Amino acid sequence: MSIKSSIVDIHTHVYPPSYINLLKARKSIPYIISVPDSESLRLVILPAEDTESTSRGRPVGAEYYDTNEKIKFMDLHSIDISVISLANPWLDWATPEEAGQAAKDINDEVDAECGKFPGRLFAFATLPLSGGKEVVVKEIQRLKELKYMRGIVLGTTGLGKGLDDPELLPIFETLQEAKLPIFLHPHYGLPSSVWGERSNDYGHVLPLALGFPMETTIAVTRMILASVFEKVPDLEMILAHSGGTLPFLAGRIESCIEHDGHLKAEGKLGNGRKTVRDILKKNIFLDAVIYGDVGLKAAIQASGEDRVLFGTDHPFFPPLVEDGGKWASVETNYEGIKGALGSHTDGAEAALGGNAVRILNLNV
Ligand code: 5CU
Repeated sequence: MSIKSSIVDIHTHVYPPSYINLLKARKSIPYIISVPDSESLRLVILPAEDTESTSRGRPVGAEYYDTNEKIKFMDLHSIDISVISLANPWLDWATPEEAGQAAKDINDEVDAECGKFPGRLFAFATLPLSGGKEVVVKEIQRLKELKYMRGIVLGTTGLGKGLDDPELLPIFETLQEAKLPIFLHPHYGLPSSVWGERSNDYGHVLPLALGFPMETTIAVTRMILASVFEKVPDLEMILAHSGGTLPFLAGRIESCIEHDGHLKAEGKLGNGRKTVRDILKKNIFLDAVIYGDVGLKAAIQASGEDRVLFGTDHPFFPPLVEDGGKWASVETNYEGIKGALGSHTDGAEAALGGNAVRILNLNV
């Protein structure tokens, strides 16, 4: 008799109640507001949704902050374990003075929530980036006291200058030492000018479908160009949305590096350089939140069957008409895994949960 292996969702968000209160107190994006003609409060996090022309923001219900709702969603979709993370834009907006305490409060609160459902919830912690690198390093070192933390969630801005900023190296080294992977997630997309004059007519499609993946691709490529993976060789990153377009563009990025006279003159093409391919197979894991088998096959070819991880992006992408049934966005990701790896194969079981259990040590 074969034992069914666990299904693990590594891309699933919460805004814990203390964070919701912080957003309610704010007067500019990101914030939670009440708007005329809407019964529920509305969450406004993306510049594209802070306009009068769309129904401003999105309704924010218990699915955003209540872990009981997370468990209900997991049960509905046959998910055994979730590794929850604060959703964007994390604490990027916090003042330097408030960031350290806010991160501590959120991490303690999220860890306590996981403790209410032992074995079903784990988490990626939040970093107080605006507090500066010493405060961030201290919080990472404190995370070992928190039983359910299995890594950290990070946006692409780092300390304000992107992830190729040398000031981040001590933070990356501390994460490497603590064996805590980074779950890298986009928020800022691309400048709104690239979406053109009619972008307000297109809802959130352009920034979410294209802006988010390009942001991740650019952030990691900048890290590669800054030799971060040579300087911090065991740094581990799980990239949201199957790495944006990194698997697809890896060959082109590598070719551009190999043919760049400036990099050659700077001595950056010699022995010891890790290729994009090396990095994808050694330092990078990719989630399977790509909604199709073609994208997922690219991720698998780039990083390997043993490095892709199922995710849902809950509570984002709910059905537009809620009927209490399964979410199409989640089912599409299940179908993508089936299409790329087959049903009940070792590869599919690994992508659905085995890889996450191994990489994030979820068996304890
Ligand atoms: O729908 C969205 O805006 C989002 C978002 O902001 N963050 C995320 O993780 N998924 C979807």
